[in-house]
Amino acid sequence: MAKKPTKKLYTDFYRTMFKMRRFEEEVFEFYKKGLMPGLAHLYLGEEAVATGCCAAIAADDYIGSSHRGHGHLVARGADTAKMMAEILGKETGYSHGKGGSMHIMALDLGILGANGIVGGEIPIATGAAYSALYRGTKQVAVSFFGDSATNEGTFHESVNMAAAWNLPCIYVIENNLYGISVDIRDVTNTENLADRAKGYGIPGVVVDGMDVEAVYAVMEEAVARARAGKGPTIIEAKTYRWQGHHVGDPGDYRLRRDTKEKEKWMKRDPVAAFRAKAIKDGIPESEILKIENEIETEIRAAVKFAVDSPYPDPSEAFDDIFCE
Ligand SMILES: Cc1ncc(C[n+]2csc(CCOP(=O)(O)OP(=O)(O)O)c2C)c(N)n1
Ligand SMILES: [Mg+2]
Repeated sequence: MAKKPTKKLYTDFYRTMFKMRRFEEEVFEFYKKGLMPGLAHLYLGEEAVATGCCAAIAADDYIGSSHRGHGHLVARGADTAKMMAEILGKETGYSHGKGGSMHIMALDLGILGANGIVGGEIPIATGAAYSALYRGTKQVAVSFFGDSATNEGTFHESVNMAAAWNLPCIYVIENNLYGISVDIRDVTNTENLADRAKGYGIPGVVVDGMDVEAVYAVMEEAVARARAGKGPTIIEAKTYRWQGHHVGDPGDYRLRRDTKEKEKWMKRDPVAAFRAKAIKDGIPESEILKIENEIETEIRAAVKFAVDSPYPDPSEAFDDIFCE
């Protein structure tokens, strides 16, 4: 049975979710101002998922992340200034400006990398879990990916192997209902994607991905199971992205089934809902305001750092490139 969150965990949940929210709002501003090369896939609306999951793992555990990865990295404690700089293609970014939004990695934080290949992070995290088991370290690996990635072969091959070998891996499906403009309900014949776990003989859990405490509780159980050598779990978090697929997509296809779909999900804002709950549960509003001010200062400094940083020198174009 999962522990009830402590007061510290409560404020940490809020701090992390609010930081993700403010981070993504500023990335969207970069795009609108034409400061950002390419596009970014924002995590707005999905904050409770990575926050609840990452709060339940230890500092030396691993995470694998997707193209919608900013939230996972913030939850893992990545440096927001270096992330922003990377998104702007600056020399001071995590990958010296060569990776951009979809390829931020920080091995010192156990972040195995965000990944532009849909489903690409799943075997990478599975490999990290195998490595932990092999070395006997008791570390776990968490793989974050979207609903559509569950229709990639990498998902099935990885989960099958993890189940057969009892690997300490937790597969977190962020089911936001869409893969670009494709409605997952049109291309998949199971109501719950977590039901696929049955085919591999492992637990599959569905959780409300707009409720950080609920996510934390199921994740704690899955992590305990993995550390105890009992193998992997699939967690399906039902969530919603507030925007289109990326910053340049209006996402109107989301109104095809139900013209009120977006509106209904946006009313369930996980950050605002948790703020209200924390206050109701006894966290003074002054404490929440203090957290918001601290985050605002951090994010503004991160934006300034990124904007003021230089681009990499063209002479570095072929540095850090691997070829055989
Ligand atoms: C192997 C592969 N196929 C297709 C694409 C193009 N693509 C990028 S994101 C995406 C949809 C991903 O949807 P989902 O897995 O649900 O994640 P979400 O964007 O909803 O978070 C697709 C098809 C890709 N990047 N890689
Ligand atoms: Mg999706």
